[in-house]
Amino acid sequence: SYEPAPEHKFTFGLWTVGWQGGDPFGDATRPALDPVETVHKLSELGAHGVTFHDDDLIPFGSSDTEREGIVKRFREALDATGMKVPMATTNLFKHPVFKDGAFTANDRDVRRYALRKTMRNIDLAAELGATTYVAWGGREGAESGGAKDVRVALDRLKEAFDVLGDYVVSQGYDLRFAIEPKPNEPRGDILLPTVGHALAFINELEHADRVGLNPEVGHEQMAGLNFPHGIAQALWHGKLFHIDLNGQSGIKYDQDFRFGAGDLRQAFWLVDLLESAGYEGPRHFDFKPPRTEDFDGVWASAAGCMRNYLILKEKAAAFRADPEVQEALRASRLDELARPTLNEGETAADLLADTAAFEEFDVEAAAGRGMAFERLDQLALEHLLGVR
Ligand code: 3MF
Ligand code: MG
Ligand code: MG
Ligand code: MG
Repeated sequence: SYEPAPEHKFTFGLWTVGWQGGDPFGDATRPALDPVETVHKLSELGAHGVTFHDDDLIPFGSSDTEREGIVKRFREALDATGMKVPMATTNLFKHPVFKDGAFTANDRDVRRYALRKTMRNIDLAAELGATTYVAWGGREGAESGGAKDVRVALDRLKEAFDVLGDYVVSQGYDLRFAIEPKPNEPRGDILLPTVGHALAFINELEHADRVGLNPEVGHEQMAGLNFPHGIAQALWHGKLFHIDLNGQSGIKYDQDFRFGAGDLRQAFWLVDLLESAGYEGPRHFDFKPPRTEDFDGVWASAAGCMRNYLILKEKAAAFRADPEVQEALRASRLDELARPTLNEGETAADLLADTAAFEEFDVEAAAGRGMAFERLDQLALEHLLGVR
């Protein structure tokens, strides 16, 4: 029935449905949404929770008393609906003070301010029960070569995660960090542009165990990369802490379409992967209902994200259960890929001694064996197209 329910763990950023439609060429097309209304509406639609940047909930520059009042109202909405806040994050990109970055701004006092702004929202995140804290470094980058000493900037970025990790440990918070890579936009080039760059960076951190990834579909696709492959590697490293689901059509600006729009085939393989790998985290949507839409369109777009996930989940399960698919998978020798290349206990010396592996190996015959991938992929496509 494709009916979303809290057990599906669908979550939405307040900034997604709350996006007013302002872009570099045009003004906002929709009024602001009250976060309390968002919580109620998303709960009615079957979501599990919401996520937020500090400034999505508490407008930048609010006084302490205003802040308290806002948090109290928000909490009441969460309590009334049973909605959760599994993740929170910091807005380190909107205010002009972050024009040259936050944790890697050349201005040292901007970096200190960025850390304090983040620590303040970490306290709130922990208070609201979040277990993941996302860090998207949208302004950490440059437009020109001399403007940023990238090696030194990476020292500062490491310093930031080390300090924040110390802070979380010292406070006893049950909170892990998830870095969100993006190749560009709003900076000409952003540091940690892809899943792979971020994975390598994490290895250098003091609290490496506490830091993982929050990859976004569109961000990897903006770099022309295969998102399911990136997610598979993140899972392989045990680093898929969170995920931003949305849609993107190729190498363009960050389109943030609803999930399922854009590259539908990658969306199918992504859901197949998340479900078969047993990913247990939130299915978090980071999308923008196009600025052509009124609020009816906004909620239709949000509902579409969840419905498309559930449809793809069913399609992927049907694909895996199809006996013809199982036979096609064997014909493509996926079962062989799962077997270690060396026999149990076999050493490199044993392999050297195995004449069947080299001296007597019929290279031409092996080269001539077809892989049968086309038949397999056609079966997948037919499941996706709904004719099987
Ligand atoms: C920008 C993004 C961000 C991040 C968010 C952290 C505004 O392209 O994707 O959304 O997802 O800052 O969750
Ligand atoms: Mg994005
Ligand atoms: Mg995006
Ligand atoms: Mg995102």
